[in-house]
Amino acid sequence: MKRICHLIGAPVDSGQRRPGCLMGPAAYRVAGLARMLGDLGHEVEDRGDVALPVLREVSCENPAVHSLAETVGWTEALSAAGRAALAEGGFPIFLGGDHSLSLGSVAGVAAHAQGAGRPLFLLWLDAHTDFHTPLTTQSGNLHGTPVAYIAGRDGFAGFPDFPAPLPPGNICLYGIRSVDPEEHAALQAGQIDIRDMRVLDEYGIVAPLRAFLEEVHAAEGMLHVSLDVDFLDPSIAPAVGTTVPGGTTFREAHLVMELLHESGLVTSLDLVELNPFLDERGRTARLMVDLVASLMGRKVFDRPTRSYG
Ligand code: 6HN
Ligand code: MN
Ligand code: MN
Ligand code: MN
Repeated sequence: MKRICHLIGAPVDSGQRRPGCLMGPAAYRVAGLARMLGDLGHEVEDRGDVALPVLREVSCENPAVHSLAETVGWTEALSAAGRAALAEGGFPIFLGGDHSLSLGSVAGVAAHAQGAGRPLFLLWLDAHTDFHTPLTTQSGNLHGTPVAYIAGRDGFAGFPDFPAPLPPGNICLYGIRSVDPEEHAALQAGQIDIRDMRVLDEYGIVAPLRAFLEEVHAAEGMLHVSLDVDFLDPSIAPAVGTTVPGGTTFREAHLVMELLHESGLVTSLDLVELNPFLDERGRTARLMVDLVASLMGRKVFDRPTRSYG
């Protein structure tokens, strides 16, 4: 299916403390993202980088939290950009930027879905659950909070209300292997699907993902995919500030993308946490572009899948 890809640069660096993610959008452009999408037959509109609006004063009871006003500003600006892209019939691809950008990207997508009367589903490809609230985070890094915002947890004073929070059954956290105690307690109490690495080791990459995609299909839902660089094993993707050993391999990650393409269900995408300052000759940026190629339809042979069982 041919898409009209809207590239939305999100040079967000305020959600963590290791400067460099703001260079992410430039790195994806240098690595040839637009050319690759064009070669696959898609239309590409590069909307440039979103600018940070004039900031309001906002405060938080948790003294660890930093860069709150910037994060709120990005949330509002990126939400508007995402909503506009979908309203124009585009397929938004957010070029991050750290993961706090998803506070805005998913808010915009959710606002659109609500207006269209369609349920929104979220696939979170990450080593981390990002389920802190500004009140529970110990690091104070707000890139660890978007899933809680999207799920409608309390504690986001100063942020716009999340439009139509997602029910837990519409969220799938996939690739997880690092969870803080406060996140663990909150997730343990809820019903979000957590396909952690233990599950993927035992059942493989395919079955747990297919089960979620079937739910999206049955509900005629929209599907937002948020791809954190640390979903991948650090040995193949070093350019991220929060590496965790035991991530997905090159082929596992591509297989996830290929299955997503075959499903035809994905309606928006975030590429987050790339820190080009930590990269080795652009290899992580190029791998991310390569994974997007699989998600957008690149394959070795174009033939119907058959059963080998
Ligand atoms: N990410 N749980 C840790 C924290 O600082 O809250 C790590 C967060 C990582 C954020 O994956 O985008
Ligand atoms: Mn993340
Ligand atoms: Mn992560
Ligand atoms: Mn479910």
